Amino acid sequence: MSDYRPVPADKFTFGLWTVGWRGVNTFGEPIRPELDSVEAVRRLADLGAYGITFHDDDLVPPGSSASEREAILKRFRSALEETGLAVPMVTTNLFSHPVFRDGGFTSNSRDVRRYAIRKVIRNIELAVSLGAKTYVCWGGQDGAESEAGKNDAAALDRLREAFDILTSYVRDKGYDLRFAIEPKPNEPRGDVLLPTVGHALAFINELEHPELVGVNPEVGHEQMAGLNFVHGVAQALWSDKLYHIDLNGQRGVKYDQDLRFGGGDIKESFFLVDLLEREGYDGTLQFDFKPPRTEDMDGVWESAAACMRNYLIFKERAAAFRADPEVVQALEASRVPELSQPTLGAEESLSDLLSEEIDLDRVGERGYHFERLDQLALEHLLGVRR
Ligand code: GLT
Ligand code: MN
Ligand code: MN
Repeated sequence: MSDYRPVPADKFTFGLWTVGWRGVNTFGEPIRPELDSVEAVRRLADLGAYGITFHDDDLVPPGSSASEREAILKRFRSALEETGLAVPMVTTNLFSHPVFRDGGFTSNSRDVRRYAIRKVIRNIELAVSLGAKTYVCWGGQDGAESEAGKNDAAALDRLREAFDILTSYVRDKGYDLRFAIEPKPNEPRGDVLLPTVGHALAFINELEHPELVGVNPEVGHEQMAGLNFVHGVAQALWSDKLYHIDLNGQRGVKYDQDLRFGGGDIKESFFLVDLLEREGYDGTLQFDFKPPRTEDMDGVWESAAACMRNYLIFKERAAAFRADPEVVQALEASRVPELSQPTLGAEESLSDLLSEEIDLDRVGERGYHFERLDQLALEHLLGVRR
């Protein structure tokens, strides 16, 4: 058994806005002090993380002068150098300022849409200079409360236009940077555009440079829509579109909880880690959580450490599940390997299939023994089988 101690090779990252979240919510004031970005870099490096990510405004407060910006970036860069922490992903805040009250790329106001694109392009320059390879786009305010105020087709046109502009920019500059769209069904808007992984994947196919755009699914966001996160991620992987991932926890269909990874649906977390590890996903593993308001700064670092520890625990448990000879046998009994066999053999023609007979009574009686398989998974997850 490992000691579940994270190392940079595990590629765990945290958003500056996660450990730096001051606990402001709809009803409550900030409950924690501001976190200095250099302190965040040092603490995350000490905990064994690989990288840190940020929104433009997390690192450089809006309204900073050019010289203030330079000073902040200088300190930040030297902390990165000192610790070896990477910046593999950067994103833009297109949701906090009042101008974004009707969204960024899809605001009804053309001047706001133009400002949103400028804000992203400015920050892409910083992202590239720090070595980031992924640029996340979360359009939190891009949505509606009423169908009356939003022409969905026009909004999708404008969203496509924004991505076409941004991907062309990156291509023209020769940057090695890809975009990852983060779906979310609602919150802060009543309904958000591109609410699920499936919507985002379909949208990407309509873009001028689809090869430069993928998805950044977040555990809790799919679960807020009552969807199975593992299935969403499996389809993103199947489409070669899993460019980034936000890991956290959610308990049921309600507001976005952003619990630490492992603090939500542990069975789905187990199967998620099992999927990522078996598929050989080699991108970074980001924790996008909000340490609950009940925690002081010690609690923040404890929950950050626990996110990574839990991933490593699930990873070990999933590997044990796969290595168990009884599981291998149960998978056979459930005919799981048979699904990988093409329905029509390479040497066969459709007429072979059409002329075949099936004994409906006999095959209809076939049980699949998924319950046994699932119980074995549960026992590995709970650590009672090793
Ligand atoms: C915001 C949101 C997250 C996104 C971040 C990226 S910002 O905290 O709740 O899910 O990943 O913009
Ligand atoms: Mn997220
Ligand atoms: Mn979230």
